[in-house]
Amino acid sequence: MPTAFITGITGQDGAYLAQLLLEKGYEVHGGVRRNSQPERIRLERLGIEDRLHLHEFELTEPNNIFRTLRDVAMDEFYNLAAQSFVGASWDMPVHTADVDAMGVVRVLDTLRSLRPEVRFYQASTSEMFGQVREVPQRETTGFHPRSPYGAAKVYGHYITVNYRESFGMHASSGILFNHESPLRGEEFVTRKITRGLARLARGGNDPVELGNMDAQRDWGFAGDYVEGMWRMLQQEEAGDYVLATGVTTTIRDFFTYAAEALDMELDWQGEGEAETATDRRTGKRVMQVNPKFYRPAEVDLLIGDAGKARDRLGWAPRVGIRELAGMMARADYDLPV
Ligand code: NAP
Ligand code: F7E
Repeated sequence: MPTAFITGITGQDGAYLAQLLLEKGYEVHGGVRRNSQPERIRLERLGIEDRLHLHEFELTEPNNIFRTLRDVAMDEFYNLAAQSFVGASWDMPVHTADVDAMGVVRVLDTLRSLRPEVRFYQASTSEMFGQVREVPQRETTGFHPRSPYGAAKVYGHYITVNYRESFGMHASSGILFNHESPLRGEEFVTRKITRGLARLARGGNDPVELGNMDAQRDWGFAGDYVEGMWRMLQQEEAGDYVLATGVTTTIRDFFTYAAEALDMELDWQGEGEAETATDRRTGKRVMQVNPKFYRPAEVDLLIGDAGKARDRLGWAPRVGIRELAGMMARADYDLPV
């Protein structure tokens, strides 16, 4: 039975990856950091909590990483833990760098000393492309990050490449475009929209307050993307791969698709800070802009080319954008308000 260790197992991707690896017959270990109240909501929602081996794990603590890697025999290591919210990275740039950049080299260097044969996956991101240099973005596209988060992830990416090139480690970097699900954190825009719309559909009156409605993202389903992570580590040689759908959508259109799934008919009015949406059926205002959600620097357009993953990994996304928005909106409708 192969053994895998997942950092960030309590996060969206960690939960889906743990589920996938259990289905494939793995023994799954995961790192959880200390909280005043142990939060395992996603693992509980997938019904897998009792089948996992959980360890206290903190990416800023070198000795904690050392003891974990010494004590758990493993074949594969997936580094998914991160301060993953772009918006917060301007408020916590040093912490973000400590976890998202330095955390990666702490793990890699410990693996190099203790278990250099372990296959390593780094959770890199389309945010590294930032102000994009070409359309669509692929593995060879240059980086221009637009946030402390993106800048920290560029280091995480290159140190992964460097440990592969320097020490021959099986270290791969997945450059993943946005991927969402009913388990997505509620501050990310897709889940914020579906949760807010579901509350409105169930009788609430608070419009969803959003920032930049014109940003465009290449959104896929997280369940598809964890399959791609696993496939990267099954290759004889490590490498870097973009995972994306190749379809880009504005925040406004995602909002519309989610509203349609809840039987709303939207009337859009105004522009910029004055933009609003109203549900014609109920007359309720369902969206208004609040400039506090604007970012100091924005990533305007992301659209990925996952041709390399398709050709070498046989990977393709299965869930389209309308299906994704509908899946998330209906799942939120079924949650307690
Ligand atoms: P997420 O839901 O925010 O999960 C992040 C996980 O990291 C959580 O389990 C969190 O623990 C843990 N964590 C945070 N700081 C930590 C620390 N200092 N030490 C140990 N654990 C820590 O993120 P996600 O959406 O699953 O994303 C997974 C990874 O992929 C992240 O590295 C993210 O940056 C990257 N990524 C995500 C996307 C996307 O669209 N989802 C796209 C590209 C790349 P708590 O549960 O205790 O908070
Ligand atoms: O923002 C705009 C916002 O926070 C998407 C992370 O998983 O994917 C994620 O990062 C867009 C941005 O995701 C609101 O300005 C408008 O243009 O959902 P988000 P993100 O920043 O793309 C990448 C690939 C990662 O690696 C990250 O870890 O939506 N937007 N109004 C808003 N965004 C938020 N959060 N809230 C709003 O009210």
